Amino acid sequence: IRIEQALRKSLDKQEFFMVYQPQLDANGCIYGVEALVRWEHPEFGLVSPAEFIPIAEMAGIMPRLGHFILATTLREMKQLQQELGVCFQVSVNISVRQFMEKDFLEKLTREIELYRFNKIALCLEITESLFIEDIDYILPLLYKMREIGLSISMDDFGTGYSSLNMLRTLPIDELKIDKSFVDTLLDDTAAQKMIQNIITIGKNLELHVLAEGVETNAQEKLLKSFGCDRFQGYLYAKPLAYETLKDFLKSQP
Ligand code: G
Ligand code: G
Ligand code: MN
Ligand code: NA
Repeated sequence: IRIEQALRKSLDKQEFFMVYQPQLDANGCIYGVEALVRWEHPEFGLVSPAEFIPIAEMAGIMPRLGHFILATTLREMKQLQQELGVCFQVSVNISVRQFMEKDFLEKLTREIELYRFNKIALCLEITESLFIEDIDYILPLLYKMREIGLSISMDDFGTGYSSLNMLRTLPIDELKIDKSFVDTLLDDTAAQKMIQNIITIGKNLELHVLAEGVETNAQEKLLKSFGCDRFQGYLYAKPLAYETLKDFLKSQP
């Protein structure tokens, strides 16, 4: 309850900010970033989004917080384009509730138009739990998103229920291997098999496969040998606040 009250006030007090974690291709080049929200409360300190997003959703604050997340991300990506002359893909996490908001795509489209991008590569990260909802509503919406140039990534893949048959019909671009598999990759053959299976599925469906939570060279090496083509994790960079991200990108060859 205290968190909920604090959440309501914090949007006005600018306690939220975005951080961006670089994403690399198989050549080690940064092609994108994942946008992650942070909440720094004066008393509670840094609260994890894993904790406050579900509360924000229950409290009905998510439409406002979701708007903040999108608007801030788009504004900062526009600024990055102007300051560095580079255009990265940016992936934004979209919760089930957000996705299911009646006017989600209309609002998103309006928000994108507001910033007058010459070019914007925006990816929406959704989770398998979305498909418990009305598939007859979700599927056409995903196709519409694709039509207007958005990419779709399936986050936390492997942890939820997803039938292969359904996956085949989905207009998605990327599978994100859940961090829990990458964590145990080196000493758990079950995790290795799981990852190999996910990569095989991805290849067959012509999707990118991204491994998240990559922390060591040994993990990267094994993932590459399995055919994984995208990487994200502390090995390369932590999620970085805007100015730090800018410095990091400038220091890249
Ligand atoms: O950034 P971190 O690893 O602490 O994120 C923890 C969880 O919160 C992850 O499941 C992540 O997907 C989720 N999360 C982080 N940022 C956002 C966001 O901007 N929107 C939504 N819906 N979820 C987020
Ligand atoms: O569920 P989602 O994939 O959106 O969440 C990503 C989360 O994983 C973020 O909270 C991010 O901070 C965290 N993360 C990203 N890379 C690493 C890593 O290499 N190690 C650890 N421990 N966490 C990571
Ligand atoms: Mn994510
Ligand atoms: Na994930």
